[in-house]
Amino acid sequence: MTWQRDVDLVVPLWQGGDDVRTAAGASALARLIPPNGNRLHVAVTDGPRTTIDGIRSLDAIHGTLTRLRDRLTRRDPQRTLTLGGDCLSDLVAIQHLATRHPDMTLYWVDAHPDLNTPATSPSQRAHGMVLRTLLGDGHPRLTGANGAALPTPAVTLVGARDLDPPETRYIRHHGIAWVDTVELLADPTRVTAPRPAGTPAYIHLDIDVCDPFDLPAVAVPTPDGPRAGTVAEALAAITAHHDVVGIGICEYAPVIEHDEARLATLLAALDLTG
Ligand SMILES: [Mn+2]
Repeated sequence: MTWQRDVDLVVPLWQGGDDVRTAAGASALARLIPPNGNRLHVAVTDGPRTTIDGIRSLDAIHGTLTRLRDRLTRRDPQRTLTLGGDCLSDLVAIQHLATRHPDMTLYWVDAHPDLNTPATSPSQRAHGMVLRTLLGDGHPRLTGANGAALPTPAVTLVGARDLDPPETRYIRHHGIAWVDTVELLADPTRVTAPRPAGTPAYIHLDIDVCDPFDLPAVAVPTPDGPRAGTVAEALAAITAHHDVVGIGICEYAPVIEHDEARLATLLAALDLTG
């Protein structure tokens, strides 16, 4: 059964990772995933790559996110699919859905926890700050008017394995739920274990969560990850356990040679292939 949503947002935002190869991911995903209702293609602002307040290309990023925010405010969807683009591509959709579904769990399925701030980020790339921004510690031009979109207990990290020391400290300090590669391999269906059945959930899928052996077509390949089949089992467990209200797929760089069937396994687990 195909997952029903109100709108598909095609967002070729690439300045968050400063890697233009991820822009092509949006149209490639739009080709692989049949539309279901409305599909909006969001134009990306091509601004200067100037670093402002510790964030590269902040002006350009802000331009695109403002356009996205306007669209979501006007349409007020209850369920969204975002086809990125880098990990910033679904920031605004998550902020929007968190207001519509206050008890929403956010599954951050990513080799990286994206918990840096402009002060701690070694790269000054905003795609490594997205989750921290959602939790309220972000640049004011990215957090939006409401500050924190979610509290830390609402988050489950899935497959995170490449962390900067301040990110590890933040996770430990706040006791954020974290299903690592070893636990995923042991039983991918345990990923939802502490969450009540039937509650709303958002799935942020950075496909670099998969081992690059299976899916090398990503901006930041990260070794020692789970195979795509294992990730697909975890995604299927989340979709079976929860009322999925939003999905974002990020960091796909289709120009890098890869086996599209591995990606199709993930999309099928999310009920996106029809
Ligand atoms: Mn990542």
